[in-house]
Amino acid sequence: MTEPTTPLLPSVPVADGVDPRTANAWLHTARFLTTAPQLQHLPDLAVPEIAFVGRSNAGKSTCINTLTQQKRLAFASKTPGRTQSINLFALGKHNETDAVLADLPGYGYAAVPKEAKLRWQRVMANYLRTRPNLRGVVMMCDPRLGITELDDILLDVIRPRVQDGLKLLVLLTKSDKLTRVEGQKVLSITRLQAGGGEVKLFSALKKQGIDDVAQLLWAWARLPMPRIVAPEGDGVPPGGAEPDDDEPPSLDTP
Ligand SMILES: Nc1nc2c(ncn2[C@@H]2O[C@H](COP(=O)(O)OP(=O)(O)OP(=O)(O)O)[C@@H](O)[C@H]2O)c(=O)[nH]1
Ligand SMILES: [Mg+2]
Repeated sequence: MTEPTTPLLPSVPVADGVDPRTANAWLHTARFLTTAPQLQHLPDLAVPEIAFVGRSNAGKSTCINTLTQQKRLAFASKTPGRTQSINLFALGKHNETDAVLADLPGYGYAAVPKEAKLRWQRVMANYLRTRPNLRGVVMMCDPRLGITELDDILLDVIRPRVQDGLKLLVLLTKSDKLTRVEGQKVLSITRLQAGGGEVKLFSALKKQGIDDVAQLLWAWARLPMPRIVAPEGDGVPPGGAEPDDDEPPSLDTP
């Protein structure tokens, strides 16, 4: 991790939303920053980080590629479990990174060996609980499944931080697979379930929802940083499950 980081962006009024062209141009600056199989490999960054989380195969990597208008920035694949580490992508002018996107491995993929699942669950829960510069979470859900039990567990993990100002967007992906009526129905149901977060429909295939999401992420990156709830020291919050023999949140089984 060599790229220098700049101080946090000044907070600006975003009530009316930025021109989507500005937000899209900003996202287009995305470039690979680093990959981290463990939390300790993540660089300490002073810029806001926006994490893409969700079940395996939900479309996280594809969404990042679509938003950044780049074909192969993040690894997307038909094979679930393609993303296996936390991959960071820097945004902003070259050498003036002003925000970071994080592509996280998905959960719920049955074919992953148990040990690897447990290791990943610990990494992800700790990342979401303690990453100091985490500004927002985009939770990707297949609208044909809606918010599943696994997604609910993840929402529980981040709830205290959402209450403290962490931004949350539940993105119903692959909306091209739904009729308009089905889309509206799942949107209203999910809005009732996504406590504290916004919900939007998105399709990489049909390019639906791109401007909305781009404007939202642009605005998030310019909000004042939420209060950091992660404790000093070992990075594990009181009651956090870090030791190997502790039970991590069950993000591996439906
Ligand atoms: N129809 C349709 N397919 C999509 C869309 N977005 C992603 N896909 C497909 O869904 C599959 C999984 O996409 P990925 O982006 O790799 O999913 P992921 O969430 O990153 O998966 P993991 O890295 O395994 O967690 C790929 O075959 C994509 O082409 C979409 O908007 N519409
Ligand atoms: Mg992926």
